[in-house]
Amino acid sequence: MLPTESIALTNYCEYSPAEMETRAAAFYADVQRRRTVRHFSERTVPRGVIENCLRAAGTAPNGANLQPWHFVVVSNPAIKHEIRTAAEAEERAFYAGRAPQAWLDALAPLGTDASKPFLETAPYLIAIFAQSYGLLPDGRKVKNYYVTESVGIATGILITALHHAGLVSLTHTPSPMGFLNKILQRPDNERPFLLLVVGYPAHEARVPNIGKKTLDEIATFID
Ligand code: IYR
Repeated sequence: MLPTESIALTNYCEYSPAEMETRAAAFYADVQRRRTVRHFSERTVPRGVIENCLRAAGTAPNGANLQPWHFVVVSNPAIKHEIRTAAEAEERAFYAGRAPQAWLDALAPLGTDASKPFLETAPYLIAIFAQSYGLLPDGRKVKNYYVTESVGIATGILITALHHAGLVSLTHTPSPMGFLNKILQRPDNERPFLLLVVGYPAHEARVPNIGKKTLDEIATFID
């Protein structure tokens, strides 16, 4: 069945098998350099870079093409300060008892704690909201589908686009994150999905000495 209105697939670009091998290897070589960074420089980043990375995120495949996401880009120092204060309050409760010991043990290699100075240092905080349902102009609710999957895919593209542009990011998940709706004045149909901290790494930035699973560990081929 064809959709009600369809257009020719004109933008698809086929490469030879050799070119595909080269491109896939080059892409992997580039993305495997990506590291989650917790030490940010205060250097400013051109807003146009962020805008295009968000446009890239907005191309994500998603449920029924309802595009159930909203990105709030914060560079305002007073708002960043409010977010830091609220996030650190949640994190203090998390590290001081809300988190089960097993979770704290799993986090130990990362060396994280309740202090989140990067929420003020980094030039941009991107608060990503998932729209649990849509709203028609008359206020009626519209069901969204595969919201978490859709927003997760868009976020993955955003993180990859930022890396590709030459920036670093941190996927930060203070829990619970309801304070983001209040501070950023987002409506009830949106729930905070993730807070992405974006910028240049600090000169003295360090990262945990941890690795990724091998292909054999993450994939099974059935021929
Ligand atoms: N949100 C806390 C704890 C935390 C949880 C996971 I799962 C991590 O991968 C890293 C941190 C914090 O940001 O410190």
